[in-house]
Amino acid sequence: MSDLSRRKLITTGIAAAAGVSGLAAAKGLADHFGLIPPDHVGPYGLGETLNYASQRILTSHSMAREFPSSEISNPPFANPVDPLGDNFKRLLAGSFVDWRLAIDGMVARPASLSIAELKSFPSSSQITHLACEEGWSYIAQWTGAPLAHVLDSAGILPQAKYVVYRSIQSDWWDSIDMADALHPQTLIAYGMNGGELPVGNGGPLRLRVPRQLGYKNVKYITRLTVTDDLKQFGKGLGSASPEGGYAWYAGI
Ligand SMILES: Nc1nc2c(c(=O)[nH]1)N[C@H]1C(S)=C(S)[C@@H](COP(=O)(O)O)O[C@H]1N2
Ligand SMILES: [Mo]
Repeated sequence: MSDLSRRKLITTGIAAAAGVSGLAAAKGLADHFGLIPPDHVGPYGLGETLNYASQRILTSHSMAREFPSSEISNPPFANPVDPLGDNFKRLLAGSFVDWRLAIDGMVARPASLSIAELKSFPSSSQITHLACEEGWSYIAQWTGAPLAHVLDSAGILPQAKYVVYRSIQSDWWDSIDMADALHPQTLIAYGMNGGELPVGNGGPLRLRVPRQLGYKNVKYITRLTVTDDLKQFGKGLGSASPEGGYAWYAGI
């Protein structure tokens, strides 16, 4: 059994053990604090709500573990990605000078940033673990602009609740809540292990959110959209992943 289905079994089991009235109370509490995840519908919906709400209440500001450089994995394993299209190849041939990260939605100043502009933000580095739900993982040093600074420069409106991020691979998109978006370890990453971020690992730009599983770390990102409502994106589940059976919230 994969870790993910085990986790689902555990959360669903907790839900069963809590009993119907306890559950209703827990869900009511989650609802009250705005902690209902977008994929709360469906067979694991209640488990997802309890998992997300309890993690947010207990660990919202905790830091992902950081490692010494002696623990950096060598060589990093690239998760195979579907072939990248002509548009990507053209940008790669131009050394990504024309790559843009658009920032729109609930921001005072929508923007379109080049890699050079992103590199002009104060940079942050971390040595953290990226875990794929399929059972493998690696430790790398990641360098990038903290997402909080990038969002700050665009001026997030007070109603904002989520940040949706999209990839040049249109079937890869995801979202995180403001607790993760403003978390100091969440980066718009452009560097890895002291060099540029390799294409295999999402270069030139990927979201690095070390408090969540690998699949939330979308590669080749082109657009950030700040919103208070995830229903208008895709099938309304907050991410492409729940459409394939993975949880929207993949906190570790
Ligand atoms: N655009 C895009 N982002 C992606 C993927 C992908 O195939 N395409 N795979 C995801 C999955 S399932 C994992 S585990 C990590 C793998 O990151 P890595 O290639 O650096 O190992 O990237 C995630 N982001
Ligand atoms: Mo993965």
